[in-house]
Amino acid sequence: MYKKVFVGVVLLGVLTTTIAACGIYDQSNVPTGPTVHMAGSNFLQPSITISKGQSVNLIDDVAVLHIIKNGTWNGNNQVLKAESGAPTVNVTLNGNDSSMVGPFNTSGSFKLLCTVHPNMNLTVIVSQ
Ligand SMILES: [Cu+2]
Repeated sequence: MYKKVFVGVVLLGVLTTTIAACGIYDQSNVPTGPTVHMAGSNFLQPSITISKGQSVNLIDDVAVLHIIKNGTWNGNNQVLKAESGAPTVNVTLNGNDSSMVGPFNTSGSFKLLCTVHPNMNLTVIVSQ
């Protein structure tokens, strides 16, 4: 009787340790650092401030295509242009996915746009 209880307790301990280990492993896979989310036709924030050397994880929360490049929308005209010191950005998000852009190694203000959606602009501000 006591032997069965003991085995049960040991098994429970092993199971708990295994589940805890999986939890730790999963956490290491989640990218940390600055993130910007996207909805159907816009970034959820107009700008993000990061530190020099960081990248930005763009997260497409919906099943919508976004193509992100250096530049900005000026009214209904897209102006493709990379500022001096800007990393080259050209990423396609097919929906419900994410992509890192950067690293931004120069301080300053860098504009990104989505070529699919007019006025979908993001400014990355890189502090010193
Ligand atoms: Cu878009």
